[in-house]
Amino acid sequence: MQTAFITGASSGIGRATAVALGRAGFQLVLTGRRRERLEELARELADVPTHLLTFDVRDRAAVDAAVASLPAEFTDVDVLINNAGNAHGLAPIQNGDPADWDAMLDGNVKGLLYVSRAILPSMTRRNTGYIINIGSIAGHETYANGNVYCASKAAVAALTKGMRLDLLPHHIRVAEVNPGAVETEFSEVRFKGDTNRAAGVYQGFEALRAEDVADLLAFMVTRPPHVNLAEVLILPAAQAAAAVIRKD
Ligand code: NDP
Ligand code: 8X3
Repeated sequence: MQTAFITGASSGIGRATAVALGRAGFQLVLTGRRRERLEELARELADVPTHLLTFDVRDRAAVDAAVASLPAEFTDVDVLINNAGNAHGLAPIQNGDPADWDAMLDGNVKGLLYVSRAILPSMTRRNTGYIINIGSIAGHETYANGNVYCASKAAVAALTKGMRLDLLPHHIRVAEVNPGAVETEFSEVRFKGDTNRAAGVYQGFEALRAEDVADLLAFMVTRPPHVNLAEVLILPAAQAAAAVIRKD
């Protein structure tokens, strides 16, 4: 049985991906900070062998300790989905809150690096593996007030290319999936719990569901070993660019 390690599995895209990869026959390592959410998901996935790790991706020592604690049957990771991340705030750069900047750069960029660094020895040793980084359309197009979130996702795009080059000799596939608007807890986090404002982001058009992105990820990781869907942009049909959405 192949092992998939999914960060940010307590919500949204990560949670839906856990369900999709469980159905596709993977055993799962599921991570996030909210332990009770992960436990609920593991109960839902009753027939899938699952191991839960609770840590903040920004805490390098906690990442290393969590990965080192994996039971032997989960240490050989075949698929790593670097999904944990969020936007914090939506403000002009001159009004940006440095605490939000830290949360985005430390979580979306350094967290992805810490987790990858901890998992990679199990892949380089075996000369196999598939790493999929969840970037964003925001990493390829900067929109007004998106400044630091867009920069964090542009860093994910650059890191994905760098990882693909560096890991080539080890037969490790590296890919980036770039969603447009997906209705998850993303906007609730961005707007610090303002659920009305968050709901407004998805009003007037049909946003992607987390399951749509999960379907794509399940398709990618079940391709034969010679195929790498290296960079995929997935948009709602109503979205043409980061800040261009048709609202009927
Ligand atoms: P959600 O808010 O629903 O999920 C975010 C997940 O990331 C949660 O499981 C959360 O777990 C985890 N997470 C966030 N910060 C940390 C941290 N510091 N340490 C550990 N885990 C963390 O949002 P989405 O599912 O939408 O977001 C998933 C990814 O998709 C993100 O990288 C996001 O940037 C990206 N994305 C989202 C889009 C959208 O429109 N929704 C579009 C493009 C990309 P917990 O809080 O339990 O730690
Ligand atoms: C999330 C999509 O456009 O709100 O990455 O930044 S967007």
